[in-house]
Amino acid sequence: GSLPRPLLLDISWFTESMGQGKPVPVEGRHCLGVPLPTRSQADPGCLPAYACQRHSPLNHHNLCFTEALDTLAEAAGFEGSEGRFLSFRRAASVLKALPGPITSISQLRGLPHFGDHSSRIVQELLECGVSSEVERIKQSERYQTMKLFTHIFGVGVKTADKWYRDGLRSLADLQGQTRKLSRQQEAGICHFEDLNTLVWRHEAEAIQRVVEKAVRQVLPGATVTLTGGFRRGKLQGHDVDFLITHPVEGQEEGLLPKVMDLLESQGFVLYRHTQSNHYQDLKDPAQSTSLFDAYERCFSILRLPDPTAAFRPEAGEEPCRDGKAVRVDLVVAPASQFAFALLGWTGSQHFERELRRFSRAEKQLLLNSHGLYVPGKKESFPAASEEDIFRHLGLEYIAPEYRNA
Ligand code: DCT
Ligand code: MG
Repeated sequence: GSLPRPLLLDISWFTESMGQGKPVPVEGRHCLGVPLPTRSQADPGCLPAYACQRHSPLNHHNLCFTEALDTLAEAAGFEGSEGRFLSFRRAASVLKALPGPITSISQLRGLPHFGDHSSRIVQELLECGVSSEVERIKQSERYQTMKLFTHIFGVGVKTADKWYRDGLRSLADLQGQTRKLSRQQEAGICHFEDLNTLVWRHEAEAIQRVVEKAVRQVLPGATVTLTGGFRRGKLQGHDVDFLITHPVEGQEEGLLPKVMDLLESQGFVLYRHTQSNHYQDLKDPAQSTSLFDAYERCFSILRLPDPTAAFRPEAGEEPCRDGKAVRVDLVVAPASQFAFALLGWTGSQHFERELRRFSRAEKQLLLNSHGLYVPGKKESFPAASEEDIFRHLGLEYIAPEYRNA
């Protein structure tokens, strides 16, 4: 009863723009990334508990706090602490959806997923401008090495941890030893610098044109959709994600090897690993996770197309460097599963995790990038669009640019 009023009670400045369907800049406030208010969020003092019930714009008001919490989440992930990883990740995600900056610790009261530890970090940042715990982690050899190794294409936390425990600390250490690296890891080390240079949107679009041309040549009528972070409005990303489909179910099967052969003959392919689809092998399609979905798929490294080829970068963007290596993921979905694949591959990763958690815990349904299932049943609910899926789940539709949870 005597708790101070949380920040979220003070939303008068942004409730005026409610229900307009687009963010409205409010005078005297941040003009960028003002979240689209929703009915549930307008409820005094109540921010919904699941990220898939909130609007999380790309630009938000609490970057210094979310960076610190995301670093702690990342470090917890490196130690295999799933629980701590999720706690920090959820707390960071809540701050991304707030309509204004946190300026006092009392504003955290009543926010979902804010435990003692996350609150303490925010308090320290408010009082000192830095968190000693976060700084200590960032300086540590363990964190820096794990970050370096997991940034190699083909290296996950388990491999990075094994290398660390074997005393390896640098790329030179890796190159100077006899252990067998996978073909993917070899390519990852070979192109390490390029692959750790962010990809600009205009570069992603240049790659899209090349991929689209090849896809249409192999299968007229097929479409290529840019997914991942770029579909959420990001201007830069660590890779480029494409989803390919064809309006006639079944036509899309076996498309990727032919597309990749064509791209290879044009000199665009630096690395490729193609998997055919395996829906038939799945005993229970509902058990497929987004990370290991059963779609036909190609993990590749492509060479950026020639920048003189018919486009000019926007002012302020870097020009394309000819030949820059870029990670490109290609996924092929049949038309009947396209909406689920699109929803699953648009992300963010946390938004997807929360959608699945919401489906399971609140609706007793299983969601993955193939479908939405009643447990034990093989048939998915049909969906022609992402809107259909949100509707099936009883969720308000969240546009891709507000899924940056
Ligand atoms: N995805 C997911 N769960 C994972 C990995 C990926 O749900 N464990 C989905 C969500 C995003 C999409 O796949 C593409 O993944 P990334 O390319 O890793 O993420 P991104 O959001 O596109 O980030 P970036 O812009 O850095 O590429
Ligand atoms: Mg991506």
